[in-house]
Amino acid sequence: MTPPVVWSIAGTDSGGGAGLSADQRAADAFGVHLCPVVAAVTAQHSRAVTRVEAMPVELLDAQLRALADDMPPLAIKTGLLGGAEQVRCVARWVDRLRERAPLALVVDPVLGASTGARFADDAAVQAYRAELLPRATVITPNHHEARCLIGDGGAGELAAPALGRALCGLGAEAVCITGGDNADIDGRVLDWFTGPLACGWIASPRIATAHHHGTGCTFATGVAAALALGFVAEDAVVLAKMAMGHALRHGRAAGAGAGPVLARPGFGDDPSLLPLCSWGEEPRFSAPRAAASRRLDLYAIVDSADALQRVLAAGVRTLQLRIKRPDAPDPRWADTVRLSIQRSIAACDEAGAELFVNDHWRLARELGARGVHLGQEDLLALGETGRAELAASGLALGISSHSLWELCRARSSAPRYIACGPVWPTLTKAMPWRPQGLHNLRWWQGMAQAPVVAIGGVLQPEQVREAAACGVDGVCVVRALGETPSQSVPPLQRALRAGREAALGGQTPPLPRPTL
Ligand code: PXL
Repeated sequence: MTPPVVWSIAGTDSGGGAGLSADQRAADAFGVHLCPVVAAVTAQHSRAVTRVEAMPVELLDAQLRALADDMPPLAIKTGLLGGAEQVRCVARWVDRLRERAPLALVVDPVLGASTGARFADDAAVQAYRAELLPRATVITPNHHEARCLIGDGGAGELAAPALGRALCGLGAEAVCITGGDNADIDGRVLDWFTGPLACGWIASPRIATAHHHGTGCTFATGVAAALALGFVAEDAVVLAKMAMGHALRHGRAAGAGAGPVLARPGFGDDPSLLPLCSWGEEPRFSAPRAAASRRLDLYAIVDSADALQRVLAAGVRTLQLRIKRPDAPDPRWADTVRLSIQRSIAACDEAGAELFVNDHWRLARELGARGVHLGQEDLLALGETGRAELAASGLALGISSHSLWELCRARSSAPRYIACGPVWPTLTKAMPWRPQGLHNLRWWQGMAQAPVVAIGGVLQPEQVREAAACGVDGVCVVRALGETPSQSVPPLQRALRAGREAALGGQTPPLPRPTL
């Protein structure tokens, strides 16, 4: 299979640290094919840039023309472009290519080098604003570059979330404002992301190294590579952060100044590189929970206290009460919910089973429940104060998650478990996500650093066995329970045990697969 093609239109670095050298290494780390298109030449060593020369526009155009038919890109990353004319040339090619096929554009607005050289004059900044931001899938400025791009005097006062909104207002679909140059918060680097599906802080451990030349290029090319592999922008930035952290760990000296970061494969299955993502504008990251004393095992989701009692009688010890809202308004619904939660708590307490109440967490807490399950949308809707209240309640929290970004967000809330779904296609809930498959389930299990439960489309004992063999903490069943749990549960339990015995462990795939 031919790998996806990514073009990097950027500058050369004679010192081999940043620009196209870093981009090539980042593309190789992701396994995509990079076409290095030279937009500018820099003369530099590890301590200074001594000359910058833009490529003549005809020569830039000739490189792009040579590639367009034979190696059309799925993603383009732009780095140092050299001047306003070159920016306009790139914009024209983006339009031409997009007439033929979808194309992601990652714009790294390199306005200056970390060693101090200026890379873009006012005309170039203006061209970025007019030509590239409106075409960009993701832009990756640091705080200084974000302010320059917005260009109004007041931007100096804006915090990252407001800068992100302002840059999206200029036409970018998504913005990741990198925070590596800023002071740490609790030992973490915070990047801000604003995108079509999510907004929030991305927190990664600071990797202390003197060799950080080329970090920005590595990150932006990582985003382009992940987009070319089919990830949405939210998930692409998570993977690019991981690749960048890994590259920083492998940075090495070359010359007397900061040496280059070295991107290479192996970043995608190291849990210490997986960032945390915030739910909102407050960078709140809970310490992980103490390990639970039991595994969740077979996890039954039921819609009434009666069904719950039948499943308990069949021997299941992890249950979720998920009461569906009636289609027509029902004046007795509130009473039904209250009574069902009360009866479920009492039944589970008596049987020594662990209960998670879906949705009605305040009522559940009032009635003495110890666990709740919430979806990502529910947690977003709670707002900062609601989430703080939930965290302070001490309730054990299960969280649904369907994508990399959602996984990183769930991890930030000290969950009792993270539900990975849908593993198989499901009819129980309408959702936009593609099935995760056993591949992603194994990846989540290796990476989440919290108990993972498999959910979605688990209808047969064989599927329970396959999911359990991925090493997960629990496997959720809904429709598989049928009308008579006394008959359906024993084969499901046997399958869970068989899967546990077969669990290989330690087999995290090198990268997850896209789910959107
Ligand atoms: O990191 C920005 C950058 C991009 N491109 C080239 C560079 C630098 C920083 O030094 O040299 C060619």
